[in-house]
Formats: sequence, C-alpha cells, structure tokens
Amino acid sequence: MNKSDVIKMIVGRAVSEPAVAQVVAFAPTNIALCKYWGKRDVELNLPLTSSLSVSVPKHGATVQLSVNNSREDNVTLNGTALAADSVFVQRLVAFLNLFRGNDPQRFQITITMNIPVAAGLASSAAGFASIVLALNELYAWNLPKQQLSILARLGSGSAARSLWSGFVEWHAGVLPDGSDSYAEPLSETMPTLCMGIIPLSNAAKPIGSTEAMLRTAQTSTLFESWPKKVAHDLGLIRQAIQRQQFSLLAGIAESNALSMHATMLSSWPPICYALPETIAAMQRVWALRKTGQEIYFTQDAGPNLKLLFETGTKEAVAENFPTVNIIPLFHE
Ligand code: 2P0
Repeated sequence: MNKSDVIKMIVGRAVSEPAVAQVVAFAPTNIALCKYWGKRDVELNLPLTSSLSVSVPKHGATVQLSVNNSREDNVTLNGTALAADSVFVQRLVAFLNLFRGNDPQRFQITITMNIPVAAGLASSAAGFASIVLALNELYAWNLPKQQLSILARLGSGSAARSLWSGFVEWHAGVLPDGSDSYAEPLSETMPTLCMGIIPLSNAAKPIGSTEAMLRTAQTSTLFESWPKKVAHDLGLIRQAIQRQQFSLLAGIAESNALSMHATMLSSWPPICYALPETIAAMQRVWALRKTGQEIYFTQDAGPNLKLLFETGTKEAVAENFPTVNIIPLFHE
C-alpha cells in the first residue's frame, strides 16, 4: 500500500472541478508534549508510538488555494514567489501530485506562516494540515476531520495533529494501511497553561527530522527503550491533563523531550539539535526550578526551546528570558 492507494481509499478520484474558485484555510502549529520519533512505516508516515501535542493558537499556516491556468504550481511563501526547484516547493508539489495523478490541474498556492520555517517549530505540520483543509474545501469533499488527519499525515507525520486547537492525541494504530492512525482532540483544556518560545536560531536545521528519525532507529542503542518511555509518559500526561496537574504535565514533557534527544545523541553519526545557547537556557530553567519557580521546557528537531509554565509565572519568565515570546495556550 502506498500513499496514492490511501488517498484513493479516502477520496476516490480526488481532483475534479473545484466547487469554489478560491479557498482560505488555517492550521495551527503544534508542539508535542509526548513526542513522535520513529516510524513503523516510512512510506505512510505511520508512527511507532502514539504522541500527544498542544496546538499554538493563532500561530501556524494560512493557505490561499485556487486552480490556475498555468503549466506549473505557483507557490508564494510570506510574500515571496518560490522557485520551482526549491526543496519546499518540490515537497509540496509531490504531495499535490498524489491527489491529482495524471490530471493537469495546477494551483496558485499562497502561504503565510507566522512561525520560523524549518527551525523546529513544526512549520511542515501546519503547512500540510492547512493544504489538506484547503483541498477539502476546494473540492467539497466534506470529509470528517479524522480522515483529513490521515491525509495530512501522508504529507508529514506531525501534521496529523495540526487540525485542532488544544490538546491532541495521535493514535499510532496497528493496521498496515494506517486507517487507524489518526489524531483526535482531547475534551479537556488547561486554562493556565502558557508557552514561552525562546528564539535561539532561525537557521535551517543540520538534518531534517525524517532522516534523523530513520538514523536514530537504525543506529541508536538507546532507541530500544523509547517506546517504553513513551507508553509511560503518555499515561501520566493524560492523567495530568484530567486532574489539571501542571507540574506533572510539564515535568513529564521535559523528561520526554530530553529522552528523545538522548536517543539522537547516541545515534551514529550523532545528531545534536542543541546549540550552546540551548544548553545555557536549559541550565537557567533548572536553576530557576531550584529556587521554586515552576518553569519547564520542551525541545523539538531544532535548537529553540519552548518553555512551559502557568499564567502566574509569566513575570518571572519574562524577567529571566528577555527574548521570550509568551503565548497563553488556552486563554488570552
Ligand atoms: C513531534 N517531531 O512529535 C516530533 C518531535 C520533531 C521532534 O514530528 O517524517 O516533520 O514528516 O513524519 O512530522 C517532526 O517530524 O516528520 C516531528 P515526518 P515530521 O512533533
């Protein structure tokens, strides 16, 4: 089973006459509290384990999509027309080709992202999720979100989680065709939860997460323990959300991120997304915790740290991390 087979199963002949001339769709970026790292199927982006994220309100990708009359897709990102041979456009066109097969339809795609592209802030997740939402509207597929989550996953694994706000769990599933590997929102919120993004570098990452995941699974001896760690952490994170236990939630999220990075460090050649500034910021967090401040962090496939804290700790965070961008995750 390949990606085209899955698309045929879900939407049939996907590309036909557009139902409307142009659509606009937004998808938020999401930050995993229990990470997705490792695949049980590389072609279909089926994860080895389930994962759980929180979406970042108003931060993500807005896509404007229409059919154009040209022979190529035209892609504009944040106001700049991108070259057809750029990595970004090639990945996007390859994804769209899955839907159109031999159909000659081409698109005008205008994307606005208010997150740093390719710096570990899940730009591909929001990007692919917004494209899938836009296609669903353009062709009036009227698919349930669970199915859209499967389609978004084919673009990028973590995109499966970017179709909702709040807490979202992506079920790993066990079926070879991935029909049980989709995300779902949790009904609970945590009104006091805040994220602080510390922008340490906007530079593109040294190695993409798709390749990094494969290398970790193939060469890291620590990776064997990763699924066990995830099972443990997922249970506690769900419990922390149900019981509104911030410290448990954030502590487990930090430990989960550090364990994921430990599996990468033990890969060969080693993978290290941290910069000296990343480690310095971690040490500042740990020093602050010793003084009783409830501040935690998580880190993805990039050097930037995302702090986790509650509304009451905002001032301490702003004081100790002057460049931080504070985002309440559930309330303004
Ligand atoms: C996550 N990351 O759970 C983890 C944590 C990065 C670190 O999902 O190969 O771009 O497209 O499925 O989704 C980034 O990997 O990888 C990611 P593919 P993806 O958010």
